[in-house]
Amino acid sequence: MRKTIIVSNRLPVKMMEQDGEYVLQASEGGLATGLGSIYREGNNIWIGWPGQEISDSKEQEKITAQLRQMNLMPVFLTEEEINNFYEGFSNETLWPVFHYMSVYARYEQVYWDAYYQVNKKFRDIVLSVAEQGDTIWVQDYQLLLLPGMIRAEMPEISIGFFQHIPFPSFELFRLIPWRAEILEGMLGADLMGFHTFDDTRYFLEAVNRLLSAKTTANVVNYNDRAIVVETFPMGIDDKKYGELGQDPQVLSNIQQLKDTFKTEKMILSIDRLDYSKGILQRLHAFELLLQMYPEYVGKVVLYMIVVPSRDSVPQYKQLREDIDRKVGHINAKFRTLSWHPVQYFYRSFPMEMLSALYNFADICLVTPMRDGMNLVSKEYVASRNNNDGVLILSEMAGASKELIDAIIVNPNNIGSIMTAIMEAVNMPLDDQQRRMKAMRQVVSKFNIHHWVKLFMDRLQEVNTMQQNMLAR
Ligand code: GDG
Repeated sequence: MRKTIIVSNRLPVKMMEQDGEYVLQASEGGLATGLGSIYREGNNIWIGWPGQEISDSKEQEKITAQLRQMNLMPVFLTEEEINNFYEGFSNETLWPVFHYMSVYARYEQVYWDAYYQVNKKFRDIVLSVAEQGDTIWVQDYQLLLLPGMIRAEMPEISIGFFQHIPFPSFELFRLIPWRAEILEGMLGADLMGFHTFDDTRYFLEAVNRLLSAKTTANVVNYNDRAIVVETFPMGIDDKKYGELGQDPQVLSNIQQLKDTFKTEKMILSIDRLDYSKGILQRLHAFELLLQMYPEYVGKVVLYMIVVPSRDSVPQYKQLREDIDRKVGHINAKFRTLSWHPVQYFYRSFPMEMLSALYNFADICLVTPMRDGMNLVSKEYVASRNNNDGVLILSEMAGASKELIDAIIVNPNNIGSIMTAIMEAVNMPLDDQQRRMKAMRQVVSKFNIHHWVKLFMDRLQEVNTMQQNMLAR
């Protein structure tokens, strides 16, 4: 029977240690939900790193057996591989360049070597289960070489690739010493997907200028194959967020928030710790507001959740310290006996708390410097069952191409973020509702299930086209 193989750096699973034993729990991230309908079916499978370094071979066998029951298959990484492939090349080379922060990028040969080797390790696991007629869908920037490596061994197999982060313009991409190898790796796929039209365009331009490939419209002709490159903006599980608003735990959390913030307007901010998310700029804008317009003192609260991430990488550590300092400064400067301007949390929260905040917050402030899509903005919209609330969204987030009824800002323009906050605080209800209704329609129509179906159907079509070309 033909099967579908999903490959991503991380498996959709959480591993927790309890009394010296690992307990595995399926994780509920957006991608896991969307692909759940695929990988749990029949003999389909999801291949990836389980998220922990496990060196003991007995332990590895045990975990492999447990994962196989969940249609998952592990790729175990050593500590050195995690350092050089994941934290190194993926997060210190590709991530900054692809997010237009090339000054943070490190071009280390050892990082590249590890990236190549680990992509090969993933290839070997894929090849151990892949059969002619199967469909393989590779996810994201940690595995850019994988499509090409699989293609070299299985010339006719159907391979899709989706990149969740931006693809940068040519002047950025060309900085990477291994740029041609990266493109060749990606072109092993039959169908390549990006969140936005610009990412797609930049990828095609890079291929055009760096490889001897011919591109016509959105098709690349390379090594006697035609590779289709298209835009697939990722959606969320909108129903889940709408329904969570009725969950008893969520309702009780909302009540608690109501009791705590009786008169203030709440501005919500949720991100992973990352310099691409514009967290400091957001704090600057909030400070400017309190400084220039003291009438807002005591009237607004910035509720800021920063989820710990990559904090062993130097720039992330530095960013964390800068945020701590800035929050401390704003609170010390503007607080009153009964009011704190910034409620800051450096940790993650359960879904029920997140949903309560999405439901309660008057404004959601999302101002990344660059973001492939940004799911938080969509989750806020999907949670607003009453059609009220205001979204302030950076024009640098992929989501801004769809959520055009948000207040759109340039995240480098601190003054305009401040003005947007004032506009949001004072926006009449009918204006809020008109905008929110329009955005909710988009989020519900182009949801995660739509995204998965669109990509998989298109991959099927492209594969048929490929087969016909080979037959000629
Ligand atoms: C990459 C791209 C693209 C956040 N805090 C908590 C929590 N979250 C969840 C949110 C949301 C997810 O994390 C964050 O997704 P984003 O899309 O905002 O950002 P990245 O993690 O950078 O994702 C991005 C995405 O891939 C998909 O293609 O949109 O551009 O960078 O779902 O809800 N979840 C829980 N507790 C928290 O405290 N449970």
